[in-house]
Amino acid sequence: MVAFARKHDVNGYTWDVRNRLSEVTTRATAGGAATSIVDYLYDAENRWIGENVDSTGDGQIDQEIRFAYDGDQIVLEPAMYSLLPLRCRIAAILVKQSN
Ligand SMILES: [Ca+2]
Repeated sequence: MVAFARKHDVNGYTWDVRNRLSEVTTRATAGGAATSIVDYLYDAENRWIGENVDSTGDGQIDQEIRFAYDGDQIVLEPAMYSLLPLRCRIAAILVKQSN
């Protein structure tokens, strides 16, 4: 996520009790108002199943991204719901699968 942020953005990361990345909050400056908030969703089998994206940081979700699996492999991400460029999504998936 940091690699795709603007140069001076400040990202805050939150992990849940199972040590999974649960939220990334981006701010223009340290301590400033959130400019975007992404919540990461997982299923009972610990698979990353989607994201809720507040792309404006106003507390209202602007986009819901969900993934479909075949076994442990993500096979479908409806492009119409996606905010990030494809290469960003693939990179995020690869990072998640390497953990
Ligand atoms: Ca919003």
